Amino acid sequence: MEMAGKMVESRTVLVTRRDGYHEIVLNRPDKLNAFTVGLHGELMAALREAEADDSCRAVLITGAGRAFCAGQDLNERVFTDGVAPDLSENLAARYNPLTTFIRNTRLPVVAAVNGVAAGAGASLAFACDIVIAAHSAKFVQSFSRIGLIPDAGGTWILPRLIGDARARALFMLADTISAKQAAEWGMVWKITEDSALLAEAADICLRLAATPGSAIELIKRALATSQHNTLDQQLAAEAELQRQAGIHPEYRESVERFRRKA
Ligand code: LHQ
Repeated sequence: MEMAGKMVESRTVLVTRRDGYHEIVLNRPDKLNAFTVGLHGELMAALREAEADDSCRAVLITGAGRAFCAGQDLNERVFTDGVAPDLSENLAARYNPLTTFIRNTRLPVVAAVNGVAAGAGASLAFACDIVIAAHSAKFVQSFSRIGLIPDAGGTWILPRLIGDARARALFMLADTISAKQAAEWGMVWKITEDSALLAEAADICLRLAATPGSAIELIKRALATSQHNTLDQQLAAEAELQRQAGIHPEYRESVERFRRKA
C-alpha cells in the first residue's frame, strides 16, 4: 500500500493518494488525454482502487497538460479502420461501465476541467458529481462532426443539466461552449481562475471527505431515481433512504456533535 501523497505512476493515468481523497490525472497530454483501451483500463482500475480504500472519501479527476479529455482516440485503429466497426462493443465494454461506476460509486467524484473536454471527454465530466472548470476550459459535443451520436451517457445527462433545447442544438451543431457559458447554463458547478482550479478542487474534495460518507452515498442514490420516479415514488424512495441514513452511526455522531456545540 502506498502512503498518502505518494504518486503511483502508470502509463496513461496518474494516481495520487491524498489525505481523504484520491487524485486521478488523465495523462496523455500530447493527445489531449484522448481515451484509448489502455487509458480506460487504468482509469477504471484507479476508480475501483479508490472505492476499495476505506480511507478514501472522494475522487478528483483532471487532465494533464492543456486538455481535460478529447474523447475517444480517433487514431485507435480498431474503432476507426476497417469495414463498419461495431462501436457498441466499445461502449458496452468501456464507456458505459465507466459512466455507471461514477454514478453508482459510494464516492463523490469531482471533475476539475482544466482545458478542452470534447466528445466522450465531456460526457466523462458531466457524469461526475461536481464539475468545476478553469476559466479557459471549453466544452464541445464534437460527436456529430464525425458522424456519431453523443455517448457515455451524454444524451441522458446533458439535457437534464441544461434542458432539451440547448442540448439538442449543441448535439447537432457541436458549438464550442466556454466555461463561462457552461456555468451560466448549469453545465458545471462553478468556474475558477486557471491557476486556482486544482486548489479549489482539492478544497471541495476535503469538504466532501469531512461530510458523512453515508449521506453522500444515499444522496447519490436518491438523485439516481429522481429523474424517472413520480413524486409519490420519490417520496417513498426518500423515506427508505432516510431510514437507512437514520440508523447509520454517522447520523447519531453528527447530531451529538451538533448538540455539544449548541
Ligand atoms: C487527438 C484527439 C482524439 C486522437 C486531439 N484522438 N488524437 C467514439 C468512437 C468510438 C467509440 C465510442 O465512442 C466514441 C465517442 C467519442 O468520444 S467521439 C468524439 C471523439 N473526439 C473528437 O472528435 C475530438 C477530436 N479533437 C478535436 O476536435 C480537437 O483536437 C479539440 C477541439 C479537442 C482540440 O483542438 P485543438 O486545441 O486545436 O488541438 P489539436 O486538434 O491540435 O490536437 C492536439 C493533438 O491532440 C493533435 O495531435 P498532433 O500529433 O497533431 O499534435 C491531435 O491530433 C490530438 N488529438 N483529439 N480524439
